[in-house]
Amino acid sequence: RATGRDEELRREEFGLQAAQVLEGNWRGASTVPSLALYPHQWSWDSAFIAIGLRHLSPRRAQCELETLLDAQWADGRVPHIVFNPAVPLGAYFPSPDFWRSSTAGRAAGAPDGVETSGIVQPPVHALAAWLVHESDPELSRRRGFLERVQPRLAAWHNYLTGCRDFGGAGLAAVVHPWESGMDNSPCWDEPLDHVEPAPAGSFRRADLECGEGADRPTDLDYGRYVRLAAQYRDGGYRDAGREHAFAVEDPGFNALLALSEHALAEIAAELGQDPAPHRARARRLTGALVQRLWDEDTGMFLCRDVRTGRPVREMSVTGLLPLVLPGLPGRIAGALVHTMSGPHFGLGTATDLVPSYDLHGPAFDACRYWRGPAWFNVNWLLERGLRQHGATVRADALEQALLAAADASGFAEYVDPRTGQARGATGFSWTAAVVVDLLA
Ligand code: 2M8
Repeated sequence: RATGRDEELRREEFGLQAAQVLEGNWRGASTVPSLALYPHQWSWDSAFIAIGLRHLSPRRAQCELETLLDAQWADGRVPHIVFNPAVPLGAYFPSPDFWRSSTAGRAAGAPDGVETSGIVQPPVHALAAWLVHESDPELSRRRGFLERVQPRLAAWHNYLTGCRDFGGAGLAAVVHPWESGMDNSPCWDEPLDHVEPAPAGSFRRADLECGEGADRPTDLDYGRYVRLAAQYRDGGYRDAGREHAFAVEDPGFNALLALSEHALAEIAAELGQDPAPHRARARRLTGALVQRLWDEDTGMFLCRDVRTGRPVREMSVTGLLPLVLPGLPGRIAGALVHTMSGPHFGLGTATDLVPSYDLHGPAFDACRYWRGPAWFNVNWLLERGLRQHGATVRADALEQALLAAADASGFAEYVDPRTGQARGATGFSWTAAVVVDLLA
């Protein structure tokens, strides 16, 4: 039938456009999130990018992850940015001369040959490595892909569970809002409140030269980001034996760690090793999440400020992300689906994509980055979560909405959750990558 055929051609064309975005952002050994705004390699971006790239070139997807892991520090941390030395210093702030990884990070084992940041991002990498392997197991085995990445991924997780368990409950804490990936989430407003911002004029925001000011974090946010990062750097990027001005247990970050532990179990089994320790750790993390961060009143997980010991009473999408976990108790999974579809996130009523923050929250802003807009990587995770817990009809609807929004917005970085209008950059890599994955 003509309409069916038209639809098929349209999908094919759309898939080609997504592939072109990834091709255009490929830099020879890794992919930039966006050409102008983020001209280096970002950690969790690369994981999502590899998940898409595996359908286009499994070899390139492996390379994407291995380039990132080549910049791993000896203490196991995987830096959130790997800098491209060919890019002028002024193109992105903070640049390598701010982080000074190879000198300030020496004691923590920063690599010599490459400049990186000294903080981390959500650990989606083992999941990505496993999915990349599955896309072409024969190539993966021939190249010894899993043998090479597995020890690095294990060291990465050991760093998070060992060096970052400040609260002692078995959860990893983030020491900077950038580490959560959700930079200016309203969840960080309260924990950041006491942080004295770096003086205006002591740094220059490159993001405002290519991004719309109203879509980006504020100058006050940036002042605090700079202060915290400089303090961490000046303490040699040490985690132990010092008081961190910002330390938060983030449910999304920890859920992705647990999900990636499940992937490490698959990887161990494939390599003929015992998967049980990884499964046990995934269970422990899931248990700790439920015990420590679940909030009955809101029907979702909340962040917890390690310094004060108090939950942060803001409803951010990070608190829905544990839905990706296979081992989540059914009652909790059900409550998360309910919350997602209720007035605060409006899925299926006020919105087609899950917003990053409570539609009725005091800090809601439909344009400003992680304070309301809907993000494609996060919605891809939630779609998997819905499917995982048997909410197939909702998962199908979210999948269609995600594809439609990416198409209509020119593969935007994020969109206004009520109108789908593009915000931030367009031609954004992880948006294209999740489209490629969903179309496959
Ligand atoms: C955004 O974060 C960077 C800092 O890491 C920035 O604003 O300059 C966030 O959306 C983050 O989640 C993302 O990984 C990064 C690159 O896409 O951009």
